[in-house]
Amino acid sequence: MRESPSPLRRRLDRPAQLSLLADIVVILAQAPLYRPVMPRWGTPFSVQMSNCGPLGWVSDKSGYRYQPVHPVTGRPWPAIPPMLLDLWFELGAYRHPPQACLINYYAQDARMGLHQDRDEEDFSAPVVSVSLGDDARFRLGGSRRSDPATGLTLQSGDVMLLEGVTRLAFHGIDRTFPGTSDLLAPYPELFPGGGRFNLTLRRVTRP
Ligand code: MD3
Ligand code: FE
Repeated sequence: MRESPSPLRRRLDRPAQLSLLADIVVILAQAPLYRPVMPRWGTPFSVQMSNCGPLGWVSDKSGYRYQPVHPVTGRPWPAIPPMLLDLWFELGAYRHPPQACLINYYAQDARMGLHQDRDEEDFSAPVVSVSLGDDARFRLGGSRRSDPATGLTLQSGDVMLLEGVTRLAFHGIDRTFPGTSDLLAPYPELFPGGGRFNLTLRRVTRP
């Protein structure tokens, strides 16, 4: 049996979502979204990324890894917003603070193929995920790629705590539903057509 993580639906209300989005906009001014490429082949991701926190997840032709600086600017990642640190501890996620917050931005056609998150040292630490903006179809399978998957729709303000066996489950984003949220509308020049952010908080090294 598999514990199926139900998202904490609308865990963040609209004012909290807007406040977090404003924090992200400030972070992105210092650590711009960039488009990572797949290891080896160099195929670009459709998702654009940045990070905050002491470490950030990056992908380039030499592989996936966590590193303390932005791959384009060479500067340290900005700090994780206090609201996200509070959320991590309120959820009782882990007694040590998260070290990385990956910022995924999905413009209209972006998606994320089925994958496992296993670039961290310690899988006993959970992952906390926050969705902002357009709805997305999320797919969650089991520990093998061929295991059956269930689909669910993630909406703006939803928070997921991934722990236990689901921490290593295959998962992905099949598509987003453009126009389902106006959360990003205050920033038309930054995010024309809106889109979706997903923020994932992670512990990378053993405490
Ligand atoms: C299940 N992000 O950044 S969030 C990722 O919406 C990632 O951008 C997706 O997969 C997104 O790696 C999905 C929900 C999520 C995040 C991490 C997980 C689900 C997870 C780690 C393990 C299992
Ligand atoms: Fe993932």
